[in-house]
Amino acid sequence: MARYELVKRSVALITLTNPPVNALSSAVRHAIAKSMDHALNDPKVTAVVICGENGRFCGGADIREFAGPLRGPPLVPLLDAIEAGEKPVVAAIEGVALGGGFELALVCHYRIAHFKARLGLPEVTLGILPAAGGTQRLPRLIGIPAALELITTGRHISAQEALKLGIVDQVTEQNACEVAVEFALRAVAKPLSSRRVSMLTTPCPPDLDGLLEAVTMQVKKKARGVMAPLACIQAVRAAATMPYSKGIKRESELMATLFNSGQARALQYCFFAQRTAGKWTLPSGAQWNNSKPREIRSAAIIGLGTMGRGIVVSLARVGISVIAVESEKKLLETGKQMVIGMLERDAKRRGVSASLNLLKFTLSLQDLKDVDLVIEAVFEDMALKKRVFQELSKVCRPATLLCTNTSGLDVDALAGVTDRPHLVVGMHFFSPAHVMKLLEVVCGPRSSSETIATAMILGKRMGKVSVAVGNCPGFVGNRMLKPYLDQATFLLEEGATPEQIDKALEDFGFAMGVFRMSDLAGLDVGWRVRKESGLTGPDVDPKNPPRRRQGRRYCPIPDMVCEQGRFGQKTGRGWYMYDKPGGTNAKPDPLIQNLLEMYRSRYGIQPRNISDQEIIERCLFALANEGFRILEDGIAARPEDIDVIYLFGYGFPRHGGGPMFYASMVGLERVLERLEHYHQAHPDVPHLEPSPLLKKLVACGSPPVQKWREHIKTMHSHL
Ligand code: T1G
Ligand code: NAD
Repeated sequence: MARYELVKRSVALITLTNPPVNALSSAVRHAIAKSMDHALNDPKVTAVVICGENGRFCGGADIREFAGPLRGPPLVPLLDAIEAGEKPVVAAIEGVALGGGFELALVCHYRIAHFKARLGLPEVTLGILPAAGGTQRLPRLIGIPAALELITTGRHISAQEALKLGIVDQVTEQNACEVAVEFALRAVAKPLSSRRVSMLTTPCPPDLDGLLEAVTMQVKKKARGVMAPLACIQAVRAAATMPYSKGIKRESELMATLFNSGQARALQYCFFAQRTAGKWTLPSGAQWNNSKPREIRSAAIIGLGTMGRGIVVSLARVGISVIAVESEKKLLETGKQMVIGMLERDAKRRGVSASLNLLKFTLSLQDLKDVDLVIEAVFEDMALKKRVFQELSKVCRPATLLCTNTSGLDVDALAGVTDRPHLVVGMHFFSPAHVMKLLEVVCGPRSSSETIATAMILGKRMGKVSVAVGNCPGFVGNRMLKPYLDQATFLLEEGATPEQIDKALEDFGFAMGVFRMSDLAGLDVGWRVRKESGLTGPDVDPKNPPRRRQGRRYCPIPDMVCEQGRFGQKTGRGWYMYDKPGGTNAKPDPLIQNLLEMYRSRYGIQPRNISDQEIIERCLFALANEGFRILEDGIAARPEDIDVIYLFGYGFPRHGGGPMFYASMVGLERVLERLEHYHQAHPDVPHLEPSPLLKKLVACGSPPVQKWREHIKTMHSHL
């Protein structure tokens, strides 16, 4: 767990050896304590260098140990002892120094960083705070404003920024360990007192209270209802107002308020769920680590609309050459200008040059003969998509992968019109495609494992979080959205307002409530889908009761809003009103209020007061209930996959863990009881009927999320 060697006759070199990130597990802490003891007591040793194996200094505490009782030496006294020692200790930082790893570096008397190293205190993203002195030492070293920013955001910084801030003493392009050993030899004769960061006085800004207040406001606005950043601010205040010995106690008290909180559990679950999601498995046994992806050097995008443009940018900025195809000259030219603008802005922001030479624009599919992969992003129209896939099948070389960005159509039906169904897969990006991190990789029954592996890895290469899902209408994300949206509109009928529902969801932590989100996405999209599926419009039988369709409850209010030409932000009116078409500042609209009142009186609905609790329960439990059905149907392999989809694609708050984790945190028994209650009150809403899997899990004693898989039959898996 740590290797001890004597180098250059007098330098003790301690190498942390706990792959893959040299986390500070109890065994590593024990090994550090023993090695330091040895180094400080061996008269031959004049200085110490601490580094990590495999070019990684240390990724911090071992997060997996948080679930159990503390074993092994606690970190704070161990680190305090390193700092207090009478021999100079130098940290040789390669790769990462994060969390406890950064705190370990801060107790060393000197820090040398490799130029590619990244440093940071990401604890806040795990729902906790830097609890090994980080909140007390960093402000002493770099001042309150800079420390507050790093600690409350968890941002990783480069070695160069760390040098500028005064965190590291030297940045090197050579082997950091060798540089550190030479540095240590030169440090032997120098006094150490000024190098002990805990002994420094925190440089205090003139208006400390004002600064802390401003940061508190910022944090509350950005991360509504999240506890950890607020605790971080209090800990930093202690660094400014108390001596280290008291400040470290305050840090520990604040950590105790967070450590076992639901938010910390949820955020740590998210960390692992995100990593689990990349590890896809098919019932055939093919999986992420036994399926070889193809190398993709060139790609083509069909359709340069909202989605196509973002996909081109995502591909080109990772060095893939792209041919973009449109149907008409004018549209091609508009699309081209948009893409170039987006790429230039993106490159400027990242301080690199735009990769415009990778792009080609054309009106002809014939130009796609030699590309490695095509992503189709034309209108959501099955007949059109089928024509495009037939054409592609004729034009592209037999090995070209054919992908679709459909939001919910049958990927297998598209595969069926090609000469290579095994090379067809869904790559469902989210809007805006160059910004949103989620990619649903939709596996048809005939998609080969090589095809799936290629799409998953390509997503990762573009910086996306790729999740493999099965093929059914709406896949995972959009299929679950339906019952969620339905509940919101039913609540409108019963007496709620769009702003009340949005506020309840935003207070819960959603980036945007459902009506604001719908206004942003455009209300006409769903309207067209409803018309095509015969739920509204001229095809509906006039004898059909207005609030029932296909044997279940139906809310026509969204159709009525669209009939008035209110399509959301783009028309300046939707569920809200905006200053102008394209405006983003949503204000409640009295016309919507009138529409709701008239609607209720027309159908004799007595509006009632609806509590925020009912809003949250009905929207979120209906969402999770559909998630259980998706697991049952084998459309998602694990609850973690569903949660990752909602975290990265639908603005579900990370501190809630995702809809499935949230259900488990509330308690499956309670979720079941509430769904039964609401289903009884609304028997014509099948989505509220508890799913068999939920009932089964409750009957099995409500196991934790990570164990649900054992209770799901995989016989019918669509993955
Ligand atoms: N503990 C346990 N496992 C960890 C881990 C950690 N700190 N970091 C990574 N892993 C596992 C991860 O689950 C995966 O496992 C494998 O290592 C590779 O990770 C006292 C309270 C370092 C930037 O928040 O940000 O210190 O999936 O796929 O892309 O104040 O991992 O292979 O089974 O992410 O190269 C603070 C978390 C802890 C850092 C590397 N530290 N780690 O990224 O690989 S709290 C963090 C990362 C703390 C102190 C406190 C990243 C990375 P598996 P990976 P990567
Ligand atoms: P869009 O209307 O903005 O763009 C579609 C583009 O395809 C248009 O520019 C059109 O001219 C072009 N096109 C149509 N037929 C063509 C052909 N034969 N050859 C070349 N180009 C052709 O639509 P969009 O929002 O970008 O959606 C595209 C696809 O992505 C749809 O399947 C949609 O369901 C899916 N999608 C959309 C979103 C979203 O939020 N907009 C999110 C995820 C997925």
